[in-house]
Amino acid sequence: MTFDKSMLARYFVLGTQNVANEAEFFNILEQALVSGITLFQYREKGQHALTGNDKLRVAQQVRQLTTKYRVPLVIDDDIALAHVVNADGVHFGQGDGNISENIKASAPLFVGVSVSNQAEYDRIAGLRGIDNIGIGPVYETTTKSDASPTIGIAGLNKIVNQSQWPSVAIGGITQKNLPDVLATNVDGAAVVSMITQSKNISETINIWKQL
Ligand code: TZP
Ligand code: MG
Repeated sequence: MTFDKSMLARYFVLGTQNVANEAEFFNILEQALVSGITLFQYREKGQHALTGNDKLRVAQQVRQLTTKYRVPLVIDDDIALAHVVNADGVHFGQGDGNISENIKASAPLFVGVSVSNQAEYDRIAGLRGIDNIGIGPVYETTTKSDASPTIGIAGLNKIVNQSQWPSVAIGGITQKNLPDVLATNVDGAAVVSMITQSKNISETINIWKQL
């Protein structure tokens, strides 16, 4: 699948470590897929993250579900797994090894790279083979324990407006601050807890669609 920036509009990120158990993981994922997310990133990372065969098994089921709903699948920080399960894209942070090597090893999948601040943007500026960047954390988040300092809407604006790539904002995005995020020139928002904490996932995503 070739990358299109419209995929970034409603970007849902989830790993089993973000929920109580695998059943809940698949339940939330399927509700989000049915309701209209435009991309799913499988991010199995941090305390209680699955590894090895368990991670592979879940990723294969995730591929089946995302294919069923025709939603592109991105794998976070695991290029080998992305190829094995026939994902559409990969995403990595700047601490996840050599960026240029990672980009090369990702072909033909599309590539996203995290940017937490101006210095990180400068480090990748001019590189070939990147399709999109994820910018943040914009706001405080409890989802990522090793998150960089927040950049706020001002910091987001600054990076978005110089970006040579389509971009998606991430970190602490809620229904309340989503309009402020989308008022910048970003192509979309990426969220974990806005969906996992939602009392009504289809309603949350319907509101998102109308913004
Ligand atoms: N990268 C920067 S912040 C973050 C990631 C993966 C976590 C976002 O989670 P939430 O719950 O949407 O703040
Ligand atoms: Mg990473």
